[in-house]
Amino acid sequence: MIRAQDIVTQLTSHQLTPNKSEGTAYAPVNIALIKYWGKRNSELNLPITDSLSVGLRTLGTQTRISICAGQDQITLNGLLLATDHPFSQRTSRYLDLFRSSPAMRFVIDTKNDVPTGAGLASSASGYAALVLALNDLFGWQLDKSQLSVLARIGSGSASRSLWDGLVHWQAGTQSDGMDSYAVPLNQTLPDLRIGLLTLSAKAKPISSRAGMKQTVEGLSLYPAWKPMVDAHLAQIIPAIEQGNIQEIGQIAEHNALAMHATMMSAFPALCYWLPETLATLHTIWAAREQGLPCWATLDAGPNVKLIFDQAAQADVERLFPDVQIVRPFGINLP
Ligand code: 2P0
Repeated sequence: MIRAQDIVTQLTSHQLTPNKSEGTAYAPVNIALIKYWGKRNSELNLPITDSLSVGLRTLGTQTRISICAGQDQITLNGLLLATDHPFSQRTSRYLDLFRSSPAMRFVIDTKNDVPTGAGLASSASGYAALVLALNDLFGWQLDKSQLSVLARIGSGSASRSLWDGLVHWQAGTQSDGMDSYAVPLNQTLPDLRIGLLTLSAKAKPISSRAGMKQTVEGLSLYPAWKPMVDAHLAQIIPAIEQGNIQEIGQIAEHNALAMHATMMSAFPALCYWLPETLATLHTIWAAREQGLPCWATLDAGPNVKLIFDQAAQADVERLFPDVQIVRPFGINLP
């Protein structure tokens, strides 16, 4: 079986000596319009299906990295974390892939400007920024598809956070995963708006990593997922090319609800929704009946993200006064 260390060695050619004092990088959060749910290899985070996302441009992770001796020092949002903190442990385990000797340790300072509790996976922007910062520190000069492979080994969705805009992560078929990386799409959707609704800021009871496993192994409707993703991709790519935000919203909402249906049908069942989640969905559906072109997507958590055209923005803000609106392809208004 191919190990993560073999992939890292192949890509970095043992170039694990810093060529500058500090590496720095920024990477955006991404929201999947077609979701990644289910793996064919959990060490390399190789997915069962393709997925497609849009970057949130101004919301992301900024990371600085340098080397030291002793132990890894990991600072998250200004707080130095204990070495037994789960975030430190996961980060250090990933960094084990990049040490020239066991004594080589890293100082990491990472900041997420993601709104607290909005249910935005900071692991996506986090691992993408970390890989970009390592590339800067070690001077690998890898191209973005190679960096996407390295980021994917940290967290699957991070493979898509190397770019702004629309990004397609191709599942690939190779057992070493060297064909499983993301590629940016050329199209832009300047009128696209994403609305973030924070319904609960509590930590989710089960990680997406564990949730995917439970769904794939849990006698669920999961076998229907791959054909559905294939059909959704075949529909959404032309809709993107035509700049048809309504159709993009329709497909994305169907895809997200289908993903949650696979979880709910697992045994034991998995449901990330809270009563507020369902109430919000009903509010959106009722408003849509009244003519508001707005769709929902949900990730592995209870919070809802809205997909709409800028022309609907005032109505969306009236319906959801607390919504945080992001312009993935333009300047954010104050
Ligand atoms: C996505 N999610 O496509 C989907 C939709 C959650 C629901 O990617 O185990 O944190 O690190 O590969 O990347 C969350 O999964 O999982 C995710 P790992 P990751 O955005």
